[in-house]
Amino acid sequence: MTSAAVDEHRGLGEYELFERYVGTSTPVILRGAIDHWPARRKWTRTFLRERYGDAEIELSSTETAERTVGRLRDYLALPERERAKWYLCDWNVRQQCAELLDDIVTPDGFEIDWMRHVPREERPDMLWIYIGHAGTRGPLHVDNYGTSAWLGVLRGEKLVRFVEPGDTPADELQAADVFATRRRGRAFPMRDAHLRAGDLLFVPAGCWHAAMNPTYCLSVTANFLDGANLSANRSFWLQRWHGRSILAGEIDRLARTRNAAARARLARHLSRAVDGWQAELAAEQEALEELAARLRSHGS
Ligand SMILES: O=C(O)CCC(=O)C(=O)O
Ligand SMILES: [Fe+2]
Repeated sequence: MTSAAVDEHRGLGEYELFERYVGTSTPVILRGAIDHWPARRKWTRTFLRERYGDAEIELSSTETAERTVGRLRDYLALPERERAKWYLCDWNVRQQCAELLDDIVTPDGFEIDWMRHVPREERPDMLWIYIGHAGTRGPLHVDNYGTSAWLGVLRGEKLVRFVEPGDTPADELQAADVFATRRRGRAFPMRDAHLRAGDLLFVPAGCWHAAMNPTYCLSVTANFLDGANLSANRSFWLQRWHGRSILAGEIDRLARTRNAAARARLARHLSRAVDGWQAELAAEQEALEELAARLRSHGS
């Protein structure tokens, strides 16, 4: 089965990005959007080996759920036959190599991150460097905590395969190997993002996806919370992380914001979140009324 292609643009404006993609939970490739990052030129294999060769890293098996600990130097120098077996998936930038933050720039249109309202001790830290040799890949998954992500490729190439939204049960998706040449089980429609160095990909909250590296690939993934995914995961945020105070805090900020472009951007996110929340409540209200009517019809 062939996969359709994820939309791609070069120089897409921030308004379009939100209206067409972020606000509608649709993946999109922004070609060349991180070409200007200092990290694009600086983070060569030699640089990583010389600066972080001794760093202790955790590797994930490409085939199984196994994990193992090693040194970055040894991972970069793995013999050919071992290379596709292990993937460095979660090298936490803020905790393990914070100085590298200077070499990356939050991409335009992704500056809003409402995660900052989550109490510090509960706030997940989700800025990761991925390093994989040719043939490494990860399982089909949705990102944690109902967050969306942006993913920038610094070196090499990456294929990210999305499952189109549909009714395939989660356990079936979890068990699927979307990169197998002959897949078993029910086929579901998919959409591919072929990324090259310098490209950025938007990964919407709740979208099933898996990545594989056809070449050595170095990338950065950052998860975030904004107007689109807060409303899409309302009940989760309400229970866990105080959805209401996140919105109240941002509405206060809107009142203080003078810059017209920043005001417009924040206002779009806030209406997406509040409208989404209201629509969901209205649907719940309707469903409850229907249940109440059924109950009444049974004579209680
Ligand atoms: O680059 C990868 O292998 C996976 C990226 C991804 O899906 C993630 O960080 O959630
Ligand atoms: Fe992911």
